[in-house]
Amino acid sequence: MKKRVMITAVFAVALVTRADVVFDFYTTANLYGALDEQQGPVDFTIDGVTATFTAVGGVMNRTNSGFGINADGSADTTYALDSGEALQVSFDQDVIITALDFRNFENGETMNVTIKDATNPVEYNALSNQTTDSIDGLSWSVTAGDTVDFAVAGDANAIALDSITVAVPEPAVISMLGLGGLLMLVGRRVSHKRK
Ligand SMILES: [Ca+2]
Ligand SMILES: [Ca+2]
Ligand SMILES: [Ca+2]
Repeated sequence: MKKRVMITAVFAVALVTRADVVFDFYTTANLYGALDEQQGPVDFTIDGVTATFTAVGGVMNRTNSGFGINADGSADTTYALDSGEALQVSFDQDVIITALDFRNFENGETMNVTIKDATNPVEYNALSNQTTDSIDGLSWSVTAGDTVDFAVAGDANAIALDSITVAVPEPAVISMLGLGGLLMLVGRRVSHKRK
């Protein structure tokens, strides 16, 4: 009986502790190599999570200065998101955005992260590390297939995107089965004792 209880518990824990998946446009060469100069949509899979990337207002562009959108024939910041440009991302499964890392994010600038219809404005003052332009501790749910749209607010900003970190939540049904299995075993133990 003890053995069976332990197996159920380990199974449940293994599902809960899945590691974060990081889509790093600045340092992961395979990723930025696939996206560079493309308008998309471009699919890219890391650790079993497939993300689809699409550029609005130009093509995706990665340079040593950053990753962003290079607009056709205009004097934009080629390695960042300017007004009128957007990077759209969707995922093949439900994910939770837990962290974002930017570049060239200056005081007074705002990046709007719109998930489906809900806009989350990220302001400079909200960055948890202003030196590296990063924000963590986020818990933004994204349903499979929904679009996450990155676009600067206002018309004078240029912000580059370094990385998006997502966590994949464990399927609730399976965790319920794990809990149900434990309760069933407890029930059996109680009834066993009564005999
Ligand atoms: Ca640009
Ligand atoms: Ca950064
Ligand atoms: Ca800027």
